[in-house]
Amino acid sequence: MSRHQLPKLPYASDALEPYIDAETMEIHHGKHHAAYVEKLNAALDRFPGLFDPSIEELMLNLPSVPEEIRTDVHNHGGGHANHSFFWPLLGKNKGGAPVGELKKAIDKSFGSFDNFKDQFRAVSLKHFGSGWAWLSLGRFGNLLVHCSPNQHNPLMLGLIPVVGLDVWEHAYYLKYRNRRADYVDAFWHVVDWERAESNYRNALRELDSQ
Ligand code: MN3
Repeated sequence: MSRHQLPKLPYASDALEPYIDAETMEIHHGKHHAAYVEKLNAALDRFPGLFDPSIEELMLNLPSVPEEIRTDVHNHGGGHANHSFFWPLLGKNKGGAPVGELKKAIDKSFGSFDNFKDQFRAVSLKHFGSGWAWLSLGRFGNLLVHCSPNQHNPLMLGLIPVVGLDVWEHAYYLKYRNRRADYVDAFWHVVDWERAESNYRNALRELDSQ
C-alpha cells in the first residue's frame, strides 16, 4: 500500500517562460495539484485497500469505488491523474510539430497539423467553465479531439489520452487574465511532441491489450 505522491516537476518552474510563467507553475503544481493528491489520499484512507491500484486503474474503474468516496476519487483522483499526465507533456525549447506515428495519424485524421490545431483551439475555447481539452485515442483506434468538464479524465470516458491541455482559469489567469485563446496558442510552444508520440504508442498498445 502506498499513498499517492505529488510528482516532482520535470523542469524548473520558470522553464516554460514566457509561455507559462513561473508563478502560475508554482501555484498550479505546488498548491492545486498538491491539494488534489492530499484530498485523494484523505478519501482513500477510509478504504485503504484502494491504495493498491494505480491512479489510472482507479480512473478506469470508478464504478467499483465505494459510493461514499466516489465523488472525491472522481474529482481529486481525476485532478491528480490529469496533472500528472500534463507536466511531462510540456518542456523547455519544445513545440514544433508532431513526429513519428502520431504525425501520420494526425495528418490522416485531421488532414494536417494546422487543421488539428484549429479543432483543438475551437474545442478549448468553446468549453464552458473548468475543464480540459484532449487529443485522445478512441476504441476504434481513431484519434479524436474533445473536452472534458472539471477533472474528468479521458480514461473515465473509455478514451486514452495522448495530448491534454488544462483550461481551468487557474492554469492561465495570472498571466493571460481572461484571454484563454492566447494561452491555448502559447501551449503549442511548449508541447513535447516526443512525449506525445510515446503517449500515442502506449495508447495503441493499451488498446491492443483490451
Ligand atoms: Mn489545473
